[in-house]
Amino acid sequence: MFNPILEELNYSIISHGGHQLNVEKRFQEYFSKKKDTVIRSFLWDVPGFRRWRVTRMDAGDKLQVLNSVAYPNFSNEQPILGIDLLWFGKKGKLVAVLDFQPLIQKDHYFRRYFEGLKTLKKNYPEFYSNKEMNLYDSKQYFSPWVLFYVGDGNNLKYSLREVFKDFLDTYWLINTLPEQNYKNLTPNKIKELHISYDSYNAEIDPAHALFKSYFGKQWADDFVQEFLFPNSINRK
Ligand code: BLA
Repeated sequence: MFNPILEELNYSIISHGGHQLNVEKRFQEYFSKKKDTVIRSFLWDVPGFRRWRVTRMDAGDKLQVLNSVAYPNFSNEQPILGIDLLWFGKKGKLVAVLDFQPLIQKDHYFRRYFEGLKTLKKNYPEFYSNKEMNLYDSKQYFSPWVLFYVGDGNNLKYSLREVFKDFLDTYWLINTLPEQNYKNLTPNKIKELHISYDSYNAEIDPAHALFKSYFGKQWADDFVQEFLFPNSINRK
């Protein structure tokens, strides 16, 4: 289900100057005890970004996952790119969340970085879920224009790949926005907000319970803290 989307993502990263980095062996590829599920992760060095991670989990027709987060450099206040795609094949249920994850919830910030996503959302009304988020706080690190779909994955009006490509292309356009005449967030503030993003997500992410059930508690703890959200660990 998500291989073509992963290809789209890789192609897009490479065409923006990205190079693949090594991932620590224990996180690069890991099999469940039953050997019927595998999780693979990738890291990219992309100009303008301090970390770009991608994770693909394959549990057959039980579950497929494609998850990615791209953190811009601390000198750049633009939103974090957030991608979470889950396909529960047996049930035919798709959960798709695509967002420019805002560092702050301020009008001037939204006006500067979210015009593209706003337009995109109008083009894909199906991705306007009227379902409330029940785990996450939609006002914390989510934008009002988050593309959010929960439901039947077999009868989507548009191909997910098309929506995904449009979404990525729109994110890259942020880099081409002209300078604005207001005070940007300082690198120190940006760093603080990235750290708080990781801490918040490490605590709340439903992935932990999922990983625990497939890969055991120790691996799940390590993966969430050290690979998914490394800034959640106080390294001072
Ligand atoms: C939901 N994400 C979920 C769920 C799981 C994951 C199991 C619950 C799905 C359900 O049963 O309905 C899984 N999350 C993962 C996995 C990883 C992960 C496997 O991080 C890591 C590999 N989540 C993100 C990012 C966003 C995000 C970047 O990681 C933002 C784009 C959003 N995931 C998100 C949202 C929900 C979700 C909004 C719905 C939960 C809710 O209703 O609050």
